[in-house]
Amino acid sequence: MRIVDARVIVTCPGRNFVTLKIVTDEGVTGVGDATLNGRELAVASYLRDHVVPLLIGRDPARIEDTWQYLYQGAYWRRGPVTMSAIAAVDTALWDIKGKVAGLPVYQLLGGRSREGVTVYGHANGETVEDVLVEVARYVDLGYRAIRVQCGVPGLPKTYGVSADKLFYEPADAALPSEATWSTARYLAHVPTVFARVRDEFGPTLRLLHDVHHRLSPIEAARLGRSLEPYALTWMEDPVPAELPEGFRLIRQHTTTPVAVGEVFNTIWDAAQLIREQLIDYIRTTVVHAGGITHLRRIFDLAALHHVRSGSHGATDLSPVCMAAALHVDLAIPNFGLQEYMRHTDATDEVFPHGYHYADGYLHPAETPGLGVDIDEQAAARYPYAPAYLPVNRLEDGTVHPW
Ligand code: KDG
Ligand code: MG
Repeated sequence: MRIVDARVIVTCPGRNFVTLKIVTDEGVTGVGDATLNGRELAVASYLRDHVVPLLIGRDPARIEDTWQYLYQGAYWRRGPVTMSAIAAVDTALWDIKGKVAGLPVYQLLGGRSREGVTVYGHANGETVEDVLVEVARYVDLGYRAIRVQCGVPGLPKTYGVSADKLFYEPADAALPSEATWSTARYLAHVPTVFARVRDEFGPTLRLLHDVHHRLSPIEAARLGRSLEPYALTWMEDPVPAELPEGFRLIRQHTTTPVAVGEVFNTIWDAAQLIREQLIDYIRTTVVHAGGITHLRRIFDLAALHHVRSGSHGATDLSPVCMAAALHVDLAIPNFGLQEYMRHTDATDEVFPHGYHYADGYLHPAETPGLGVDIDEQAAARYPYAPAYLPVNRLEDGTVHPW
């Protein structure tokens, strides 16, 4: 079998998605997500101009060899653009391998290690009262884990707190909007929110919180300590993770578990944090960390060091990424949680898929391959629209330095 075509499809059914569709001479096709929020066209060009020509004529069965060829062969290794492009190829090849074998991809990864993939969604609101309503909504939907984000009194807008509810779209403008940040206001407010949530919903509901890289290590240590009475499952991205040493300081001061990794692209970004057991959950996912092949490598390293998976699954990760993530989640021994922010109806129409939610769990499709596709005619009705993530400034106007 040979690859005869690879199409890069950019579509905006409510938000931008970049998808690679690989076609073989025997008519078997595979899809991979290549979406990089706010930088979508860079990956589309990387694929179209520099990867697709290398794929034509290759044997689609050689997944590992193709991964190494694209990673080592580029000379310029790593980075979100390169790794999202490699991820798209890798994911599409696993889809093809599953279809050729007549098996869902999780069977090729070793088979089912659990009955379903436990997911969490975002309960967010401007006020604590709004947040309580949203937590109740997720509890009613059967969710067993809920991420809680609240507006901060005195700040006009807080990243991660959107008007959207079951889905989540932070890329809110054709040019980046700007938000204001105050660490003092934030640190004073967050523990009061969790106190109310625990009061209302009891001690066992799994609660999470995303700091979105806004703190320094000592500030994050203080937050973690102040949240200890509320027994969070994790505090996410407490500091920017370019400097793994910063996590040592957090660890010395708090028992609140730490999750990190949605912006990581390779095992090298995560290796020190995992090896030194500075984190509890690694949140890399298929599209931004080199596809199923490389994600599995990261999770295997994590499994040796008491670190569980917690893959990113916000709305900007397409249904193709979600489908692929679920196959990995079902198979690995050290699965922790999977983030699941739903897609809009328009997105679901463009990406017909067989995974489904029931009672707090997601279940991948049982059909051969990933169980997801792209409807190219529907995709063509939604042309690319520029959209950027906001920029954060301190109250004195400084671009937030970490
Ligand atoms: O594109 C950025 C979003 O995916 C990000 O803001 C979502 O932090 C996020 C999360 O944990 O879902
Ligand atoms: Mg996050």
